[in-house]
Amino acid sequence: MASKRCFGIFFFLLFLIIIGVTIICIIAKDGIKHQETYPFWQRTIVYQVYPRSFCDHDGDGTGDLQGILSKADYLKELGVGTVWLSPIFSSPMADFGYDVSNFTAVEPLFGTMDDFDALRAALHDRGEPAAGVGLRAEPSSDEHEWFVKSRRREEPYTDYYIWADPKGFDEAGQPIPPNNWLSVFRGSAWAWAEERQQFYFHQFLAKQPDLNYRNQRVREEMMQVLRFWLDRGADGFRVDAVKFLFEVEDINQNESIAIDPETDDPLDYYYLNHTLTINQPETLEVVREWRDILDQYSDRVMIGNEGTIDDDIASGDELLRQRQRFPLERLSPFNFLLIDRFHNRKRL
Ligand SMILES: [Ca+2]
Ligand SMILES: [Ca+2]
Repeated sequence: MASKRCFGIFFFLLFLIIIGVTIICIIAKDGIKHQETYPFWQRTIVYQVYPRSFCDHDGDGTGDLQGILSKADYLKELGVGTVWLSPIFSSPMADFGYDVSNFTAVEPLFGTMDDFDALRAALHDRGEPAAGVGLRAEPSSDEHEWFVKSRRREEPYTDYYIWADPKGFDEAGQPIPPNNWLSVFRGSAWAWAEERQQFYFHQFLAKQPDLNYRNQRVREEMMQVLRFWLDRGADGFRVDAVKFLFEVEDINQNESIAIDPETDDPLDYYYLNHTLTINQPETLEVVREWRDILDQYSDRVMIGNEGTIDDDIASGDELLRQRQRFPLERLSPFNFLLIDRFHNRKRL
């Protein structure tokens, strides 16, 4: 009788073990399936590397691509699956690489195109890591060939940038900018070009003229830049300053003074309410064009810089509402301020 009961308990336990193992196998298989199903940018930790400061390999005092390469094992140890590089393009470094003089060349301070290829290969060799490129599609440098030719009115570059006649001349004979638009870095967003006798628009430094994205040739040039890096094996782009791509077409409009300005300095960027120079609806057209190019390649990501998305939500920004309807796989947001807002449990 006792042995029959023991057998019963034994088979019951065996049954439970079989059920348990089956459930574990199903969960594990599902997990593996998810690992295989999700794209790399959803299943890996994305780690931003700022090349200037990350690791200096040749000892000249500035970080470089070979320095990052030398840390490939360290990055893997950290559990990093995707490395995204801040801009490595050729640059006079007026804004530490965010002023691009050639979108399809590596800045010599950081190394060579061979170094980029070697870094990408090293990251891929260590499993699934990928190398994304930080794209600063706006603005270029005033030392970019396009701007040098545009300033000379050399076709087809004449309208590659945003040029405007002065509104008039002051008593000292100095040209007056066409409107009150301000640079993010303070002061008028218009700089005078003696050679062309016109102002050009710059959202950031005067050495960073804004490209004219209303010019189809400019859009095609930038699409070629994307193709160049994708063909080179870049696994994606983080697109910086995307909300600054477009300004209103009619430059005869002044921006209004902020309702509750953070400053009483009329030359400070935050003195004005920026409705004419950021977040214009045409931005999404360009983002769609770029995403369509990425979709011609397999498993590539585009991350948009949306650093002030919470402010845009607060102001009921129409473009933001459009972006929220924009499928996430088209442009994944990069938004530390939004994360911070959640972290601090503030109400959105
Ligand atoms: Ca170096
Ligand atoms: Ca712009």
